[in-house]
Amino acid sequence: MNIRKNQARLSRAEKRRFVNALLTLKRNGTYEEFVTLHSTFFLSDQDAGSRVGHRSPSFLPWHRRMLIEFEKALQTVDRRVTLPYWDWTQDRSPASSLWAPDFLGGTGRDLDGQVMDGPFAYGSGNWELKVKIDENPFLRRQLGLSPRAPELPTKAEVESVLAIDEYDTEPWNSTCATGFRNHLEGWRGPNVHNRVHLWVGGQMATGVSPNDPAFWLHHAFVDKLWAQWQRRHPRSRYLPAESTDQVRGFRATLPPWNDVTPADLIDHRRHYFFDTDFFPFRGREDGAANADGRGGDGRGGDEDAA
Ligand SMILES: [Cu+2]
Repeated sequence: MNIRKNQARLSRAEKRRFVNALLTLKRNGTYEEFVTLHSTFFLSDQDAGSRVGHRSPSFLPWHRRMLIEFEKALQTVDRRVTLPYWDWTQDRSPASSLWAPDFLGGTGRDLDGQVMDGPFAYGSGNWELKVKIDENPFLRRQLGLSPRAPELPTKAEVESVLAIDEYDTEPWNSTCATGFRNHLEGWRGPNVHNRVHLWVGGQMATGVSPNDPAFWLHHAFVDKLWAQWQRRHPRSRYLPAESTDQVRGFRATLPPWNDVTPADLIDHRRHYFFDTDFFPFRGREDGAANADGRGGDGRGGDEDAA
């Protein structure tokens, strides 16, 4: 059973296994396929054209499938590995353990934004970028330095987006004034998903964002927010039900896989669980045992209680 955990609660061994699986996929070339996949769709997804991965209702199912594929690839290296999620409403500082040298490494240096520590520093010899938008072969980050994203989204901001009842609305792109999806993606309202990309900076703020392993942890959390929204709005449905010229409906196949529809992806439990799925009735103040049986730290385990 795949259980995706909050990255803040991973053991040292779990972090090591996740990092090792990433480095193996990098070495054997599989990793670049995912960067290319994302970049290709990022460039072709347009407000006035066909759009699948971004700026459209299928933003959430498309990334869910991408993450499932990536998680499977990690598991070919080590079947115990699952994608951790980064709850940036909680771990919201460049000093968070997420950015320590034993996990993702930290922010980039002033000179050129190059990440200098951790397993994904260019100097480690294990993380040379191949799918690039500039000449630089090194991973860059500028945590919290973007004037457009000085702070990560807050819990209150996320709550305001989770409160939106309707999944999506016409014209099904980045200009929708209402709708959960466009607010979560970040084109309207407090800017949730997009802002986290900008806050990390470097490649994360571009179409080749999966070059930074932070991409997976960020999107695993965005994916989790979708599941939380579903739980809060049991009568809301994926929209549009039918496809339009440019947008995928509920039963339309999603490229590039073409063997999966939003309907197939609507329930994450067919594919994996979140650590928080196991205590759906826990109260907010409850600091009891987490899904892994360890003593609670009161974090992360209560969001689905609403
Ligand atoms: Cu993203």
